Amino acid sequence: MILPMILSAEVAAAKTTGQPIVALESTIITHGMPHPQNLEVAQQVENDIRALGAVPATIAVLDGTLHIGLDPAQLVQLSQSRNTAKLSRADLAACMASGGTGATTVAATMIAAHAAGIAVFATGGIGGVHKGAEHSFDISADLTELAQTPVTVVAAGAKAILDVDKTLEVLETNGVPVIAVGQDSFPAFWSAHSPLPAPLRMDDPAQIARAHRLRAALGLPGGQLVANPIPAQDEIPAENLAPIIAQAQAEADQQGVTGKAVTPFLLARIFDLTQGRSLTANIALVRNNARLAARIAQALIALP
Ligand code: PSU
Ligand code: MN
Repeated sequence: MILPMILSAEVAAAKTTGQPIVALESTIITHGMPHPQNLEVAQQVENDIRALGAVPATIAVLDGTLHIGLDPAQLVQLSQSRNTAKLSRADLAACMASGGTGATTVAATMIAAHAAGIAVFATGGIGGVHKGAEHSFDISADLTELAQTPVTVVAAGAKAILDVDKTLEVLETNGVPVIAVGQDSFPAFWSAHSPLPAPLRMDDPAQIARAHRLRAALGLPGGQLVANPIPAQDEIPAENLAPIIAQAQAEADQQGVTGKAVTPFLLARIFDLTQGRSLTANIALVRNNARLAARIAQALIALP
C-alpha cells in the first residue's frame, strides 16, 4: 500500500534542490501550548529555520493524510482545533486508516520524517520516564523511537516533570546517544542545567552531523538525542520550579490523570502556576533548538 503523504510546496522544492530540511512536531501546538501563543510560536520557529537557509516541515495527519510541511492556513487550523488526537507510534496508522486528524508527538514525527527522508528534527522536550513509573509504568514511546528510527532530535533535555535519572538510564539501555551541546551537564528543559552529567558532549553541529552518518555506517538503527540547553537569560531556576512541579504532579495523581493525558495536564498546570512564565521559557528554548537543528541539517548535506 502506498503511504498517503503530501509534501508542502516548500518541502517538495527543497527535496528536489537538496536544501536542508528540519522536521517539526505538532503536538507541541495542539497539546503543549495555549492558543494563540501556540500559533505564534509555530510560525516563529518555522521562520527561524528559514532565516538560516533551511526549510521547515511541520508534520501532522489531516483527514487521514500524512502532511510533511503545512501551509499557513493548515497551521492556523491546527492551532485552533480543540480535540485533535495526540498521535504516537501506536496511533499513526490507525488515525490515517480512519481518515482522522491528529498531531504528532516526537515518536510519530520521527517516523514520518524518516518516511519523508528528513534526518533532523527540532522540538522542545522529549517525553521520558514519568515520576512514579515504577508503579505506573508510564514511559514515553519517544525513548524507544530514538532507539530505532534514524533521526537526530534536538531538544532542551528532559522536562523536570519527568524522572530525569530514569529517563537517561532507559536511553542508555536502548543505545541512544545523548549529546549535550556547550556544557557537560544534561539540560533540564526550563533550566539550563540538571544535576546529572550528559553522557556525551559535542559543541560543533558538523560533528553531530558526522556522528549521525557514522551511526548509519555502523549499521545502527536509531537516532540521536541532542540536548541543547535553554539560553541562560531565559531559564527558570530549578529551585523555583520544584514546588510547582510537585503540586502539578500531586493534582494529576489526585485526579487520576493517566496515559496520554499526563504530559499535557502537567504542562497546563505549570503554565497556570507560573503565571505563564513557563511558556516564555518554552518558546525561547524551542526557537533555540530550531536554530541548532537548521545548522545540523546544513552540516549533514555538506558531508561528502
Ligand atoms: N514538550 C513540550 N510540549 C509538548 C511535548 C513535549 O514542551 O507538548 C509533547 C511531545 O510531543 C512529546 C510528548 O513527544 O509531549 C510526550 O508525550 P508522552 O509523555 O505522553 O509520551
Ligand atoms: Mn506516557
